[in-house]
Amino acid sequence: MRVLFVALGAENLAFSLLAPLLEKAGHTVDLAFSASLFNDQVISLPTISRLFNDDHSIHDKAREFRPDVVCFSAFSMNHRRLLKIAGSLRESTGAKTIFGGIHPSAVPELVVREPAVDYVCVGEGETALPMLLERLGRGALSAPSPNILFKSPTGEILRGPQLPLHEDLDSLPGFEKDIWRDYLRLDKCYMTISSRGCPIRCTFCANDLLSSLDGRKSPHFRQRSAEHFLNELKTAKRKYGITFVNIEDDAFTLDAGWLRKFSDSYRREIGVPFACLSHPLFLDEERIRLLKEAGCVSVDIGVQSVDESVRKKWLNRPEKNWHIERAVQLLEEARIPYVLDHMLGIPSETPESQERAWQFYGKLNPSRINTFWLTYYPGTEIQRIALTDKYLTAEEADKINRGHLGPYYGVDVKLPAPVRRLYRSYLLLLHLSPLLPRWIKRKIGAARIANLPEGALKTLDFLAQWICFHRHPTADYRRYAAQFWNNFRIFWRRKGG
Ligand code: B12
Ligand code: SF4
Repeated sequence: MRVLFVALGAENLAFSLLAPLLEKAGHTVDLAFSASLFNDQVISLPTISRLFNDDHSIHDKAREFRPDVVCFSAFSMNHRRLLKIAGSLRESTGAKTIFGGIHPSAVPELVVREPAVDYVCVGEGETALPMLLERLGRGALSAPSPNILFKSPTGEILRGPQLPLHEDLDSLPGFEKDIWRDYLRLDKCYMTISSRGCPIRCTFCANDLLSSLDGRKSPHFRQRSAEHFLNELKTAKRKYGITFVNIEDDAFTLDAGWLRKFSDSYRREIGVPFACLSHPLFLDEERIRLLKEAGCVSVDIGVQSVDESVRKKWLNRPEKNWHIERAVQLLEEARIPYVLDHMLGIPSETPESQERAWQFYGKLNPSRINTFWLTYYPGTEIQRIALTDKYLTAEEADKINRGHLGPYYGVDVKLPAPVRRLYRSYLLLLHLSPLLPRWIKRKIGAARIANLPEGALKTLDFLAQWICFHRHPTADYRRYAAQFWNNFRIFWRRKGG
């Protein structure tokens, strides 16, 4: 079959697995890529993005390629946009549309009811997608296919059995990125993952949902062997001349034994700097030494709240503050720069909680503090808790679950204006924190700067973040910057420039 994948402005790792698998199964695959400038979930400026809209290139590619099926991988935030593209492609080409990824996996019944969607894949696609295509190749689907939902001609939703999660990730290929060759700067920042799942089970995270899709109740962490992972990187080094590796595992340092096998071989055989993410419980002296020896230049740690009780009650995070302090102290001793992730808008938190965060982070030396407003993503435990405790209405949850994240994306919209302004001041302070000496941090407070005009707060905030990124280019920054300029080039080339 002829299979077209559709991507919006950035790499989707799922396609780097699924596309080569389909090719090996004898299908013809291609990629339709929209540069999506100023409309890519990181920078979203609706008015400017209209000037740079190149979605027509997806249609041009589809006309030329003539697909039998078109594949989409959806986050909650890009789901509506993908639906729109799917609807028009379905109409113009007559191809069937298949949706997979985290959003369809979380709310498959809602997604399959969308007129633009023919099939929904719930959870892992490596076995499910080739099986579906094989059945479609023999004619329209009449009986349920594993992991797949679809509408019968009478409008009934049919769902195939859920396959067990892949136990042995070594039995799957590593990421192969030839399909992206014309669209990504793989040399500047090579993104990859060695594992799936996480044992912590935070209420706001997709991992809990993903690891229980096949009915199991226990957390399910699986990791490729270090050898399998390094083989992928060796190929990438040879093919694309990679100069930086962005390891996106949620808790890369979980298994110390694995790190021991990885560290020395990575340094000898790959030898380019890399960044990774971890959790305070999985960062001890030995793991940090192994990271350092391998060439790690940045570790991203989720803190989320500095109130242990809030962290435990609302987020189900078991670590204590001393775990966080110990982890960063060890990183500082090893001279590995680190980034801390902080969340605002956790139910029951008040501006005082942000004051405690400002004080707590003020004693540490992160390269950057990333801030996020808590989002009640579909299928997460925190969405259920927020509904029960009336932090979220059923109508709001329904909008989120249909991909209308709009004003529900940041919970700050619900705050009264003065409190919102106070929160904005804390955001600015947290973003400034890595740039300020301690004696200045002791002197300024949020109440002082809360009276600044909103425009000034936003400008200072932008500047603080920009300086931090330049002082310490995190993996996210490197990847995004390389992609952004490359997307410009793609857009320009398409314009005939
Ligand atoms: C790597 C990663 C990223 C990377 C790359 C994302 C990408 N586009 O590939 C980066 C760092 C860029 C990123 C950014 C963001 N991310 Co992110 N990210 C992840 C992470 C850790 C792993 C995803 C991944 O690639 N896994 C490996 C692939 C192989 O697995 P997979 O995507 O699940 O795909 C499998 C199946 O789902 C299925 N499948 C997937 N697509 C399709 C399509 C078809 C047709 C079929 C049949 C099957 C199929 O088959 C695949 C193989 O089994 C997840 C957490 C997680 N554990 O999933 C969060 C996650 C996806 N990210 C999340 C978020 C919120 C973001 C950001 C918005 C964060 C932010 N505030 O800036 C940004 C948005 C970026 C953007 N431009 O879209 C959320 C999404 C929640 C939601 N409901 O939408 C997640 C789930 C984390 C969480 N909070 O729980 N992210
Ligand atoms: S520690 Fe990170 S990856 Fe693990 S469940 Fe929590 S948020 Fe998800």
